[in-house]
Formats: sequence, C-alpha cells, structure tokens
Amino acid sequence: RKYNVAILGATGAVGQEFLQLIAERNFPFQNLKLLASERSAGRKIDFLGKEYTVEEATADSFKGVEIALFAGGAASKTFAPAAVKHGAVVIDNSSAFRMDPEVPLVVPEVNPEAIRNHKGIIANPNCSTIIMVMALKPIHDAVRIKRVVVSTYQAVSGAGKEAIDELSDQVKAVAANEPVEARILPSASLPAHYQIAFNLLPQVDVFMDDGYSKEELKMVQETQKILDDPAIAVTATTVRVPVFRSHSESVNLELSGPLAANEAKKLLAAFPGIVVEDDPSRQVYPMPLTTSGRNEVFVGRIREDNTVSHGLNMWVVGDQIRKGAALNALQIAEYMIEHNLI
Ligand code: 2RA
Repeated sequence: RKYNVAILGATGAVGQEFLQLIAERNFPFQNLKLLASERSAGRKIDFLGKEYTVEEATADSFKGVEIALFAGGAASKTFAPAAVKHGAVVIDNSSAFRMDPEVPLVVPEVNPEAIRNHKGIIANPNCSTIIMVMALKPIHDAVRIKRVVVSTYQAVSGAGKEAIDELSDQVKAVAANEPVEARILPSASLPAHYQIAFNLLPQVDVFMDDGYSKEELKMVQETQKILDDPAIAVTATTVRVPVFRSHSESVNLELSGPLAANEAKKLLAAFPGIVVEDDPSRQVYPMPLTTSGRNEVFVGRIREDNTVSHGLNMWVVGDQIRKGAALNALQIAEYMIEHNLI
C-alpha cells in the first residue's frame, strides 16, 4: 500500500536528498507534503512530473501524515510531538531525541530490532556515528570491541548547503587571487569563522567545558546506545575538511580477543551495506571523491595494530548526506513498512 509522507526541511541538502532517494527507490508514497520554515515557504519544487509548493510547517501540517521525515535542525523539537499526536511516525535526523531512552536510535543494518520499541519517534544517528558503527558492528559481533579511537575528516555538507557553497566560493576566490570570505564554518552560530578551503578546522559543533566538541560527544554516546554496550570506550577527534559530501574516518580498535586483518576484512565484506576497497599493492582504498553519491559505507586500509594487544586499524568513508542522513532515515521507514510496523 502507499503512505502519506511529509518531509520537514524539504529545501535543505538532506531534504533534497530525501526526494532524490524517494524517486530512486520507488518509495511508496500516496501524498507528499514538503514543509520548511517561513523563509522557504512558497518555493516550487518539481518532483516526478508534479509541481509541489513548499508549505510553512505548522502543528496542523501533519494531519493525515503517516511517515514524517525530519531533515534535522531545531524544527524537530517543535514539530515532532505534534506529528506524533496526529498519528505520524517521525524519523528525525536532528540530535533532539537521540539520547532519549524512549526513542530508538537506529542504523537498520546494525540494530533494527530497536525500532519495535518506538513510541512515535525514531532518531537517525549523527552522520559520523552512522558511518563508523556500520564498520564496527560486524567486528563487534565477532570479537567484542573494548576501545575505539576515531579521527574524522568531515565534509562541509554536514554543515548544510550554505557550507557547501562557502567551500566552493572560497576555492574560486583563492584561484582568482580574490579576498576569501568565511561566514559559515566551523558553525554559523559561533563568533569566529575560518576559511575551510585548503585548511582543516579541528572543530565540528560547539566545544564543551571538557575541551571536547558536541560532535565528539555524540560519537561516544550514540555508538554506545546503538551497539547497546555502555562499556565500550570511545574517544573521538572530529575535524572539518575541504571535501564536499563524504565523511572519512580513521578508526583504531582494541578488541577483547585476536582477529587477523584478513578475518576482519571477510567480516566487513559480508556485512550488508559495506563495500571493502582494500588492496594497497594496487593503491585501492576508499576516497571521498569515489564514495560521494553512493549508498554504501566503504572500508579500506584494514591492518593489525601491534602496538596494543588485539589492535586493528581501518579507514572508513561514506556519503554524509546519503548513508549519513537521508538514506539511513529512509531505510528505517522501508524497514518499518516491510515489517508492518507502520
Ligand atoms: C556535521 N555531523 O558534519 C554534523 C552534522 N551533520 O556537521
């Protein structure tokens, strides 16, 4: 059967990817409502041969809606309760409800069973967490992971369309020897903004009192919730890099027992949604330019780390807008339809 779907944040990078994916995957929608802030209301969007007018989101927008895809941002907190009250299932890409014990935090290939406990809202994890836990899960199931040390190389798309435009504009300005403007990164709400073109910013989101950023905290807490293992030690350094739309992550693991690199490679290759690209002798490894626009998470540079007992290193890359946000959320909806959970 087909479902009445609403997309909140329809005009942003993730909202646009929802539309792209709904078309690509033939997602069974009956009616489609495109919702956004007042600023974007009124915009016309052509989709599958029909013209849609973006509406300003209100509590009543969700009347009759069965599946509400929230692209993220502050609007989620405002509208999720109203959408649930109208009987919709909300799949929310914002961080608002991720750590709420009543709200499942789900990567469908990793912990689909958690979806059954939903009370109307299912939270989509942070993009850098989704990409990492896809690679952790097959290993963790075989040999429990004791500790994760991750450094991320995050695409500007994580900070939205404006950040994508900012990188592009800065590269052009540098090439033309013109002044470079920095207004968005590391985050529009912060007092200081820095050039990202030909630079690296060791800040994603705001810093907390302990010197870690909220992004780094998310990777710790969300990983423990998704793997249902509060004892797994995770430490993260998240960095913004001048790449458009794929996040890359250097992941170091300390396992509770032996696992040869070749064994790890087999486990990863067998995991749904993972592609192993790992042949140093032929210079084969994942890169953001080759993973962007793809649905899978790509893993390479898989090798033992003998500086600790049972150590393993790997390089994990995935499209931040797809598997990191819109695709993962849509896969949750697909799973719910397939298992009669909507
Ligand atoms: C970022 N993970 O990359 C955060 C939110 N998408 O900015």
